[in-house]
Amino acid sequence: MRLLLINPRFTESFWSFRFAMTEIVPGKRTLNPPLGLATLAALCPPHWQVTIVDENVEPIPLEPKADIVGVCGMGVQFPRQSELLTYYRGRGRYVVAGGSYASLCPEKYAQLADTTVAGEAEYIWPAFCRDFEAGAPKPLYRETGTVALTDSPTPRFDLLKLHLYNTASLQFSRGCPYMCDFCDIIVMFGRRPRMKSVEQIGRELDALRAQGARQVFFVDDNLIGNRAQAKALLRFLANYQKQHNYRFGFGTEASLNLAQDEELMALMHEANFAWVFIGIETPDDETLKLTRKTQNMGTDMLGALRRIYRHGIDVLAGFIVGFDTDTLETFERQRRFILDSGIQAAMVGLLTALPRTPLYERLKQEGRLIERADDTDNTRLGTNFVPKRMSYDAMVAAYQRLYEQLLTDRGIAQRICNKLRWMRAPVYRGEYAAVDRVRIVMRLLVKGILPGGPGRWAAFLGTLPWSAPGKLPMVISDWITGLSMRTYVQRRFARDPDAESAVDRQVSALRRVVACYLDAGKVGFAWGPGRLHLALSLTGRLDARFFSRTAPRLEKLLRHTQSTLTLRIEELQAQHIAHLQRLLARLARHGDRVSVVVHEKLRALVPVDSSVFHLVLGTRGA
Ligand code: B12
Ligand code: SF4
Repeated sequence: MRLLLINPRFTESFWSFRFAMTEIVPGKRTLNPPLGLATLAALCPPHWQVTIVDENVEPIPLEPKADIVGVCGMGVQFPRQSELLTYYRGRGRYVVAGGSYASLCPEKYAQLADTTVAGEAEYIWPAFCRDFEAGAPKPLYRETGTVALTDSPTPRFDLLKLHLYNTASLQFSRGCPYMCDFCDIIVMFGRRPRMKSVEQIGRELDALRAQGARQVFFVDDNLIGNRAQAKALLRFLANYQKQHNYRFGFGTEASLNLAQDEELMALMHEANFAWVFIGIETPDDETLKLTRKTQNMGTDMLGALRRIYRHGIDVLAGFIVGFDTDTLETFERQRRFILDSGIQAAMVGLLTALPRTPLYERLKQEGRLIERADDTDNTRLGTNFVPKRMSYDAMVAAYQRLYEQLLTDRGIAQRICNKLRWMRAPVYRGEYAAVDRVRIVMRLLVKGILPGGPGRWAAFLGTLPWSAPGKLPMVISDWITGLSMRTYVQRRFARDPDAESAVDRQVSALRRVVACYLDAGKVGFAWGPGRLHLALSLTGRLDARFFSRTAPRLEKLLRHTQSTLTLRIEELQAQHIAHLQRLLARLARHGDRVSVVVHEKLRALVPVDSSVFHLVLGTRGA
């Protein structure tokens, strides 16, 4: 049996860190590999041939040699996941949907997939494989019991192109003992943390070593959900690291009460954990009570974070605005807190009600859910419910402003200084070879710091730790993080008053370039809606000049505006394929805003890298 597993391309979100991945870090395409797919591959019968394609680092095959195509996805991937399921089904493949979103709302896949796998796959995927081989697969496999993680196999890391990712992933436990009312983790994985054995983790680290991995993210929702077991793991890891010359740099997620346990933090340090992601959400006790995040209540949060810093461990954190107790003043309190805390990777999300969570049920009862509103990305300018103590529009505007204020040059620099004050000898000492370090610093200077002008130069210089050079890698890393978030926010959030006239200028220039082809009916040119989308269709016989003159104009349009582009290729002569490839290469930097539609008759001739552009896969193709 031949099985193809696909991780669909993400639309850009907060954690894409696109600036870092595309401009700064050499040779990496995205942050983390799809661990779920590597786990699923290991659960297949040994005689199955399994391939994993992650569309975030490589193009998908249009005519795969596969009997079954399995497509995973978080909510943010749902549009692309649906597109892929529909496409491969249309090509006669048996399609299976799984992953986070299918686990949360399998009903959304009933019309899209031949089979949907909802929940952890350790027991139900082998059942599907047996049924499929027997010719009787069911439309839905749902895990309703409890999976023992000691039954989870070593993921097939060998099927992932690990060198293309910033950090490899590994999982020790699932589930979290707490009961935050907005959280889908406890809905999906329950409140009793389940663990792998340390021997399993040892085998997984061996497998990662064999693949050359060095940075590893323990993707547990709360590594310290069971503290005794966490300490046993950390002792094991410290020992493993000693034996292997501290080869791995680790990071993970944990609850804030980590800071109450000195032994736990010391063990993390010993095991070489460089960072931890913490769900702080809000510094406001009343809100924490309302949302049942009681484990964070009554804590001196800044003090707690500083205790973690003192162990050399960096903190990344999640914050939420929009709770029922929140008012417009809350945004300023959050801003102050984030600045004081020194947390650079601060993901501030608008509260979003995820299906099946207690929050969702309450808002539904209160009639406050907004029908058909997007619930898949908590870091966009909108959410799926009506707030209580402020208007929806005022909340969204304050959210936008909060990010803008946090991400000024001063905001980035202030946080670095506030952290450096408490951070003792960071575990993070830079993960790259000397030559790459130099390259990274040069690129940061040229592409990030210098274009910011004297204000940013001064802010940058003010953060350099002259008396403690060991902290420099952390400072560089924080600038990369801050500028990545800033460019994300600028591109996705900014409402630029000059945008329309900039777009008009660029489009008029482009129209002049293609005018004679338009008149001859060889290209189509459509503009809108909201004057931020351009559709250019190649419909007749063109010449080399068309491509060489259009490419720089299109590139300028994308560079100077937030416009999106659809390039529709309906006709193309063989001698122009290379010209088209050059044009696409020129647009690649802005690939996330470019959709390419290739007529079915041309698909085999015109390769389009779907990991760079959105390759539209309508069943007829044009
Ligand atoms: C690691 C992680 C990340 C990493 C890596 C993502 C990646 N490329 O895999 C990073 C930090 C980049 C990330 C980012 C985001 N993430 Co994230 N992330 C996680 C986390 C903590 C672990 C996922 C994981 O690897 N699990 C381990 C594997 C083994 O388990 P699994 O994925 O559940 O897979 C099992 C089954 O689902 C099944 N399965 C998986 N795939 C498939 C496919 C098929 C065909 C089948 C049959 C079965 C199957 O088999 C596996 C074994 O049982 C989860 C929380 C969680 N516990 O799931 C959130 C989570 C998946 N992320 C979430 C979100 C919202 C995001 C962001 C949108 C946040 C943002 N606003 O930017 C971004 C989007 C991604 C991006 N821009 O890159 C949400 C998704 C909500 C949802 N239900 O859809 C989650 C659930 C967190 C949450 N509390 O809500 N994330
Ligand atoms: S601590 Fe984190 S994972 Fe645990 S219930 Fe709360 S939000 Fe969910």
